[in-house]
Amino acid sequence: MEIKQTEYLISSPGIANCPKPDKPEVAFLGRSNVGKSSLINMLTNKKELAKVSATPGKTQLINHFLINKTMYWVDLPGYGFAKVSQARRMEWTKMIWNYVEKRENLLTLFILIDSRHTPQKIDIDFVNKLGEKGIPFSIIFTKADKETQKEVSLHVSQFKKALLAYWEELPPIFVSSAVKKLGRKEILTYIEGLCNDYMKDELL
Ligand SMILES: Nc1nc2c(ncn2[C@@H]2O[C@H](COP(=O)(O)OP(=O)(O)OP(=O)(O)O)[C@@H](O)[C@H]2O)c(=O)[nH]1
Ligand SMILES: [Mg+2]
Repeated sequence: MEIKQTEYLISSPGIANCPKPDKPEVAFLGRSNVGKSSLINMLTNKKELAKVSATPGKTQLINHFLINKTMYWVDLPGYGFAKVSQARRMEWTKMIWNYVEKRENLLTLFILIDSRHTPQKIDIDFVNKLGEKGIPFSIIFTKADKETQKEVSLHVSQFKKALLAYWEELPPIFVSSAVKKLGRKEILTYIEGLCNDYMKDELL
């Protein structure tokens, strides 16, 4: 998939304010600071399409971007952000689950995981809950430039192992670096494939 055109559309506090689900969509989610906004910029080849910050908790709303005038990409707020109040965190969590469960045009939810760490309970729990609810998702390991390839592969295989303790099948898994533009082609090709399938279904 070639990115020909990108446009920021709207930031919404909840699903009700979002653009009509009239186009296929992919969304990016993961812990605060994992690199969701940076990944969107890397994939689209735009430096400042999504807002990036070294301080966790930057993205606080549901951000919609229109890509190639044909699909939506969504930058979601991160989960597990410790520095906001418990009440605010619960509010975000509720908003995120409401979004991913109800958004009918969502082709896949990309769950971003920091490749520098061994499997974290918060990520495993989140992914398992997606599986239980039947929400289509894929995994992208981020910041692969920060560790040796060996460490990254170890963390990826540990995560796979943790998932296989619950599930028979693994979701699609990608490794990325926003700095080195790693994983770009693979992820874009995957999104293109999902869109093509969606279009075929629409024509039936
Ligand atoms: N080295 C390196 N740094 C990265 C990468 N991706 C993101 N970062 C850095 O990590 C920090 C957080 O990046 P963001 O893209 O804002 O992360 P986010 O997941 O959108 O964060 P929130 O919106 O706060 O939830 C920034 O300082 C980025 O520059 C990467 O692939 N490699
Ligand atoms: Mg962000």
